Amino acid sequence: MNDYTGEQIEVLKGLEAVRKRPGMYVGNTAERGLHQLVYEAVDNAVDEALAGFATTVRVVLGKDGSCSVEDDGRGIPIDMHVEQKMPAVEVVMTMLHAGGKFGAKGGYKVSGGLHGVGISVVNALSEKMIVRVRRDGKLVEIRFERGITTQKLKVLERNAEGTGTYVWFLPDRSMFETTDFHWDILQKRLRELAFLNRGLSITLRDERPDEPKEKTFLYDGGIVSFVEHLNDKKDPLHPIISTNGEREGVAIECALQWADTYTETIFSYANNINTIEGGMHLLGFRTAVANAVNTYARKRGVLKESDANLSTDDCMEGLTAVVSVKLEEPQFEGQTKTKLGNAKVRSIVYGLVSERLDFFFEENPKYARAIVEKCMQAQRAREAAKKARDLSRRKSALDGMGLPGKLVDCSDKDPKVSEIFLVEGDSAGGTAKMGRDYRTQAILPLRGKILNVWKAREDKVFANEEIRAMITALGTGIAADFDVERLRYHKVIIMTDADVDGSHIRTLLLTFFYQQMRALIEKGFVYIAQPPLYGVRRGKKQRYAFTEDELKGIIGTDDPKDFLIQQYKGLGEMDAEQLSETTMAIESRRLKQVALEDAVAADEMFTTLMGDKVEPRKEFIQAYARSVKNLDL
Ligand code: 0RA
Repeated sequence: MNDYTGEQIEVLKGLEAVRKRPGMYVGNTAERGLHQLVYEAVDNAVDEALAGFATTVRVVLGKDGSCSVEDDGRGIPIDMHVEQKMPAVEVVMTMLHAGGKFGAKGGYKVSGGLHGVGISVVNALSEKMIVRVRRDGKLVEIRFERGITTQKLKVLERNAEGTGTYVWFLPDRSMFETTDFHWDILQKRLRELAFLNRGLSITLRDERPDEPKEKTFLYDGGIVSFVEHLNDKKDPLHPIISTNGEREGVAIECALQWADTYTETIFSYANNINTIEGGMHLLGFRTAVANAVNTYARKRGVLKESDANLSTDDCMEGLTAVVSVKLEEPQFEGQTKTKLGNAKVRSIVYGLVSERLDFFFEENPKYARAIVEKCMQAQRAREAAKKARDLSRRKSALDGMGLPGKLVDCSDKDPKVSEIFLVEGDSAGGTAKMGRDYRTQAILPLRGKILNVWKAREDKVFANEEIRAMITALGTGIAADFDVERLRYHKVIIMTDADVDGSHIRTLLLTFFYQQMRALIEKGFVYIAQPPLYGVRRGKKQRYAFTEDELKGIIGTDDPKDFLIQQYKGLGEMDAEQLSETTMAIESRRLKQVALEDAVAADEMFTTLMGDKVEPRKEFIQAYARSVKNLDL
C-alpha cells in the first residue's frame, strides 16, 4: 500500500536502529540516557551560539513530563532539501547524523562529542516532538511521533518577527526506565555550559511544581567565573590568572589559581565535553605550569643549582584550574572516550600557558614568591610522607603482609564476586558478620573517629589505624603505589546508619576515596548500602520502607494504628536476619553506586566540610547536624 521512497526507507531504518539499541546512542536507558536527550537538544543551540548567532537558550520542563529547548539563533533551515525532497528541518530531525551536513560554517561544531548523535535521536526516542522555527519572516511548525513525521511542515504565521528554534519533546516512556527529569542534574550541566561559553545565557525553568522554579546562568567571566566558583570557599594565594587565544585552529582558554589547600582540582574540556581522562590539553597545561614555576624559582635563586626540580605534582598542590579547548575534529580516546588525543593540542596549550605564566610571575613578584613557596612546601611534605610510608611499610601494614585483625574476610578469593562492607561501629559490624554471605561478603568494622583526611597531610593519614586497616583490606596500596588491579573486592560498600553521623562518616570515606583512590570511584567499585528507615508489620507480614514516601505508600489509606511501625535509627537496631534481608543480601538489597559524575559537587562538599575556612563548615554542620559526635573536623 505505502509507496515509500528510498529516502523514507532510510529514515525508517535509522529510527529503527535507534529504538532497537537506544543505549548505543544515548549511553543507557536509565537516568543518564534520559538526560542525554536534553543535552543533545541543548548542544545544538549552544553550537548556534558558538557560531555567533544565538545568545540565549531556554530549557523548560513541562508539567506533562516534556522538555523544551529554545534558542534565538538563525533557526533550522526550512527550505526544500533537493536530494531528500523534504524541508531541511525535516531532514535534520529524521535522518541520523544529518545535522552535521548543515553544520554551522566557520564555528566549532561542538555537538558530535561524547554522544553527539544529533537531534534526530532525541526525536526517535520521543513519544512526541514539535519543532517550531522562526526564519525568513515566517513561523513554521512540524510534528513527529517516535521519529515519524505526523504533521508536515506548516506555516503558523506569515509575518513573524525574529529568528530561532524551539524544540519540544516528550521522552518515550516505553524506551526509558525513568522519564523523570532531575533539576539538579540538569542545572549542573547547564551551569557548566554557561561557564564554558562566556556570555551565553542559559535558563532552566521547572514548571512541574505548583510554584515554578527558574534559574538563569550567564557568566561574563566565563571560565574565570568557573575557577572563582570552585575556589569560593578556599583561601586563594593570588588573583585568578587567565589566558585565551587561538592557534592552528584550536581555541584555548585557561584560568588558574592556587589556594591554601592540598589538592589538585583541574577540570579539562574539549568542545564543552568534560575530558575526565585528560589528554593532550591537560598534559600541555601541567607541563607548562611546572616549568614556569621551576624556571622562576631558579631565576630568583630559590632553587639552587644543586637542587632537584620541583615535581609536576608538587607544583599542582592547591591548584584549581579550568582548561577548555575547542577544535574541529577532536579525537576522543580512552575507556570512556573522554581523553583528548589530538597531539598538536599539547604544544599549543603548553606555549600559550607558558607565555602567560612567565609574564605573570615577572609582573607580580609577590604572588610568584607565594606560589613557589607553596610548591616547595608540597615537595617537603611529599618527602616526609614518603619516609612515613616507607617506615609504615616496613612495619608491615600497607603491603598486604597481613590482613588487619578486624577484617572478617570472605572465603571466595575472586575479586569479581567479592564484596567488602565498611561498617560503622563494632556492634553493627558484629550483626553484619552474622548476616553476611560468608562466601562473598567481607566485613570491616570502622570505629569512632575517622581521620579528617582532607586537612591532614599524607603522613598523618597513613598513621591512622582505621585508614590503614582499610587500605590493607582493599589491597590496592596508596598514592604512587596505588594499583586498582590489586583491589580484592569489586564492590566496596559503605554501610552507615541512616542518620547525621552516618552521613558524615560516609562523606569522610568518600573524601578519602576521592582524594587517595579516585580510580575506585571512577571504575564504579564504590557503593553505598541503603538500610531501611522503617520496619512495618501488620499481623505476620513484615515489610520495610526506605523512604518516607514508601512508608506512606505501605500504610495507604489504612489506619496507621493497625501497623507496628519501627523506626530504625541505626543499623544496630536490626537483627542479623533483618540486616541481611534489607541491606546486604544480593537478591533483596538496594545499593547505590557512587559515580564521579559531578566532581565539581564532590569537591564543593568536601571543601565545605573539611576545608580550612571555619565559617562555611560551621554553616554546613549547623544546617545538617543536630548532634555531631565521632567526628574529627
Ligand atoms: C544548520 C544551518 C543553520 C542553522 C542550524 C543548522 C541550526 C540548528 C539548530 C538546532 C537548534 N537550534 C538551531 N539553530 C540553528 C543556518 C543556516 C543559515 O541560516 O545559513
